[in-house]
Amino acid sequence: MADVQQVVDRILAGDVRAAARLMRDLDDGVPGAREVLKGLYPNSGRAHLIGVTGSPGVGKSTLTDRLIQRLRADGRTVGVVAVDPTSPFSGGAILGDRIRMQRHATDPGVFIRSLATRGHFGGLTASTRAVLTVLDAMGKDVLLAETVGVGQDEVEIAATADTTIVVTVPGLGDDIQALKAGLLEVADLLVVNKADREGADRTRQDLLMMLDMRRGRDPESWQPRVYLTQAKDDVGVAELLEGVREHREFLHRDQGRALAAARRGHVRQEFLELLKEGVFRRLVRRLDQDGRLEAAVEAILARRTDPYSACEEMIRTCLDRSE
Ligand SMILES: Nc1nc2c(ncn2[C@@H]2O[C@H](COP(=O)(O)OP(=O)(O)OP(=O)(O)O)[C@@H](O)[C@H]2O)c(=O)[nH]1
Ligand SMILES: [Mg+2]
Repeated sequence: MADVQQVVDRILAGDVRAAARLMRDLDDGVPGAREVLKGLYPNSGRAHLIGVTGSPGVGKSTLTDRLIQRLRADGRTVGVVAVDPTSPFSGGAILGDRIRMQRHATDPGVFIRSLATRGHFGGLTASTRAVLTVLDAMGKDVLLAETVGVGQDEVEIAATADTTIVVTVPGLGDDIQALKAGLLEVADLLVVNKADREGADRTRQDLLMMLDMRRGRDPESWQPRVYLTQAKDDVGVAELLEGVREHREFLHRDQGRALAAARRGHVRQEFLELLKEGVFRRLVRRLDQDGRLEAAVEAILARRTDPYSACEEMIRTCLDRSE
């Protein structure tokens, strides 16, 4: 890898090839890639990060594509990361993303990166955040992160966005379960896409009711909205983008008090995740090397102890030693 500062400077200047290279290197676990990320970090935090999440196939990519189009028409530069954790089985989805968003590929104001694997960087969440940091440091005005809202990771990514759009479709069914299981909590804006289908208005009413039940009393807090869209035909997208703008304004009110509070939570969460990852990896390596891992397994197998006591004991000895 070239001199770290040189790469940092190139990316800060918006060098697309250097950025693409770094993203690949981060994924491949190339030594030094993380050093570049450290150099970029102080220059991030300026973009407005929009998370787009929801069940598979609800139209997230189509909607993202429409949002890119409109943001570009407004003269805003856009960075996109599309996460598809299921891609080993549905490589077509990623290809679909590429084809759909392909028309933006020649636009220097747009940078799109698909993340198909958990990579070497430290999980999907960490990889996604790393890519977002690079896009942010490149100076993109708006970042769009498309994630499938099925696993904890994906909800986490959505939860770290400044503005989170949760997409669903008419005839909720299973989706309502997914929404109850945490997605509704992270939604700033809710979208019923494929509104050309039957039952769109009913679904909208259901969502409004669910929102109403959990509405906080604080009149100062943001009240999520529900939008009907037909992403395929670009219907309702302008209204949704207006909602994004309003949410952004809400975040920036009072010298950005709400934004600062939200980002404090995100940074704390990110830091704790990295800590968990790093500590765990080092600990396992050490216990593996000095034979304590194997010894514990033997002891549990022989019923001389149980996994709970063995774990507590291990944590105690490890932490006490380094205190
Ligand atoms: N009828 C209808 N179909 C739509 C609409 N928007 C998107 N679609 C279609 O829904 C299908 C899935 O769209 P995608 O944008 O790939 O959905 P996605 O949520 O990104 O899918 P994954 O990333 O695979 O989870 C495609 O065939 C789209 O053409 C819409 O408003 N109405
Ligand atoms: Mg998609």
